[in-house]
Amino acid sequence: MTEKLVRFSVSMPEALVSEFDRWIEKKRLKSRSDALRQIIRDYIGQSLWEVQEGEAYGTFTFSYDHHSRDASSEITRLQHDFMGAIVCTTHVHIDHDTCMEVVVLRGSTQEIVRFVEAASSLGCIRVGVPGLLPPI
Ligand code: NI
Repeated sequence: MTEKLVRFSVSMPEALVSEFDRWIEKKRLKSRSDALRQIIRDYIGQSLWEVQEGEAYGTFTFSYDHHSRDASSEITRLQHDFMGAIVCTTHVHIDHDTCMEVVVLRGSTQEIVRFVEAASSLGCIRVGVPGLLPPI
């Protein structure tokens, strides 16, 4: 089913419109409408994370050196602390030293934000990248 579209006009300074059009071209978006829809959805999704309301889904992907002292036990302890918000974890051996894990999360935004903060602050993690969907 096609969603009903509402048309409205927006006024903004000419220079900002030119900048907007250049950005649209760089992003290869179809139109100003397409670009505005994407920006508004992203912005609202981001704001919901800031106020930490609702249920959310996402992932936290990170890499670490499994030889580094206590890394495996720190990571396992953290995942047990947050087991209510963790759906599953996938482990990939990248090379002789490096492991990658993808943690799939589902729960309250507060719990997911707490997990991402706690995981990001672990000293053994090299790179941590959250991939969070807008809260429902
Ligand atoms: Ni591994």
